[in-house]
Amino acid sequence: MKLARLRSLPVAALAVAALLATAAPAAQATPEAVAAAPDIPLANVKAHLTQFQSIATANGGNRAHGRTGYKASVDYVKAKLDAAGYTTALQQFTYGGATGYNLIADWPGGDPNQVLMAGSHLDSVTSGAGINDNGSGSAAVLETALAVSRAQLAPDKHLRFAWWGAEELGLVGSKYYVNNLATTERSKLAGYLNFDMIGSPNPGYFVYDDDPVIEQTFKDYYAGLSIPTEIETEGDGRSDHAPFKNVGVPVGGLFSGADYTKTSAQAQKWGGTAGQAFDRCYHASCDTTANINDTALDRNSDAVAHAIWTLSAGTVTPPAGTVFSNAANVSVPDNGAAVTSSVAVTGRTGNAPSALKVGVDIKHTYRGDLVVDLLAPDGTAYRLKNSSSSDSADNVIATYTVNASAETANGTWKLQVRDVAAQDTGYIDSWQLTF
Ligand code: DTR
Ligand code: ZN
Ligand code: ZN
Ligand code: CA
Repeated sequence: MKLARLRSLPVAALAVAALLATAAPAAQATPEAVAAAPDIPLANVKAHLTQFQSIATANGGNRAHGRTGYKASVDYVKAKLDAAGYTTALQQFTYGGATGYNLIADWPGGDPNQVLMAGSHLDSVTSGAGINDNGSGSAAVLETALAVSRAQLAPDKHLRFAWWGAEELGLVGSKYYVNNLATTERSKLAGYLNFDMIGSPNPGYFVYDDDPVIEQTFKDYYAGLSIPTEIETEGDGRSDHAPFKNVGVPVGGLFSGADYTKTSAQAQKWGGTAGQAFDRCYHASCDTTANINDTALDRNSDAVAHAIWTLSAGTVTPPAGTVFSNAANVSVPDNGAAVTSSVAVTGRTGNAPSALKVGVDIKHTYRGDLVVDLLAPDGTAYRLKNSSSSDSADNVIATYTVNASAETANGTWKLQVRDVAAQDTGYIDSWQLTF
């Protein structure tokens, strides 16, 4: 896992950079219009949390791997899904001398070659009931699955839900699932959505910045509520999406924060308490049903349903249009001068579109170093991506939407990339314009 290096930028710049960095790229395409997802009743989600709490109380105070409380949690979730018409299966594994269980639930129907998965880990740590971590994700995914059944949803894609064992011991259950999934079956996974801690008492609204279409789907949902979101950057490798990402499955998810401290800037936009952890009971015995923020749990549960309804609606159609591209590699000097890659646009009439799609693929080992601009034929610059000292992830692979309607379409367009921070290097791999 890459450790984010603190850059010697003034804090204000850091905050601004971090804020600007949330201006995530537009989705590569907007999924077809879909029926709106139903509201997920908060009361139903909380009823599952009450059950998880009761289970922990009746089983030594926790729901940890290898303990009776975990298997009782699995049995509870499985019974709900069986009654709702799911095809369920328990996948057993052994870890630390104890038997672990993944619960896999398939919703009948949909294209078996396009499987959309949503999952959450069901185990807690041994020190407590694990209601936020991760009863919250487990209950939201369960209630969304039950909402699919209530609606008798018949999406284009096949839906599969999963509750993982032994995440707290190192993503053991999800790794076991992925490692034992035949390559042919892996290739059918259109996406994996992960929900691990989504009801934190001092909540933030973080969206995983992995697959751009999944990320945009969540961002669109929160934009509809006028709730600002931030990129979830410290999560790479820290939850059950990691094994899927490592084998090339598009992943995404939501996170309301753990032991990191909420900044004053975050408290200003989200409410809550600055200078306090997002979840003060992270991995502690106080992670009970009292350790939940209802508003965050409600909003995030509804976002889970929105993503399932939207992303299962069928193949995301790429933008129609004429593509002009350049696949020549151009190295980007570390902390140095800007470089450009050109595309000659011909045969167009009039001006460029107000929703010009700019697809970029820049390989880099610390994408926060990069400032990326589109230069129109007359030299006008359109900022696609700002630098961010906190975005330590690799590569900029995204599609941006630019209002280029003031520009003549024909002519030489350029992608301009500048690395503004020392260390870490990269190159423009390819880019394209879709008119
Ligand atoms: N590892 C998870 C909690 C966690 C910590 N950081 C992130 C980032 C993204 C998702 C989850 C997490 C756990 O303790 O279960
Ligand atoms: Zn945990
Ligand atoms: Zn967790
Ligand atoms: Ca650099």
